[in-house]
Amino acid sequence: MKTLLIVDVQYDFLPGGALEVPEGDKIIDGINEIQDKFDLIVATQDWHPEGHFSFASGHEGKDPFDKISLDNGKEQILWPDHCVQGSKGAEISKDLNTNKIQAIIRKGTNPKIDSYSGFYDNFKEKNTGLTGYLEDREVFDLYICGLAGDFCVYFTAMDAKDEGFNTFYIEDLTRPIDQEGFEEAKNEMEKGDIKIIKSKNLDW
Ligand code: VGL
Ligand code: ZN
Repeated sequence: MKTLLIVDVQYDFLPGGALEVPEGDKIIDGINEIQDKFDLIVATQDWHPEGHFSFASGHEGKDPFDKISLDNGKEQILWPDHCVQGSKGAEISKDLNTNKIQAIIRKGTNPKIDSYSGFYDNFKEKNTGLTGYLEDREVFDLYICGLAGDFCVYFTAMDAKDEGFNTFYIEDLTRPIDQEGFEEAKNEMEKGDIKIIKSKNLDW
């Protein structure tokens, strides 16, 4: 079962959105074009309650993109308010064809924990149920695309590999927030045996 996982193609990550990813809109046509190649399509949606702890607006003296240290020794990047539950910015873009999407996994709903990956929150306290969903459908090959390439798509790919899926990262159907972070992310994925591919090579 070849499965496509579309990460966070939401207005807040598109140009003009609260946490816009440069050229984020440029991947949507390409994602629509490859959908026919897949037996199963699943998506994720960043879905934060108002006042989510990752928002810089709730941390006095901090600005978006500042970093803070957490009690558990981990680092947290503070973001502009984005993908607030029920807001326009949290909606999946209407330009994305969603007809074939069988399930949408929402993440980032815990007000105190951020969640980049579609599988686990950033502290790995809880899973989203995505592994079980995919295993029930006997998914082996998992192809991942969407936004942002250096955050949610990257962390989703790393977890996918850890969960035992044969993981492909479609690099022309993603865009990063930060180019340098993107290069680092690609290095880590290569080390982790994730296959970085282009959509034109989906030749079946
Ligand atoms: C994302 C930062 C914060 C993403 C979500 O979808 O890549 N990045 N929340
Ligand atoms: Zn978020």
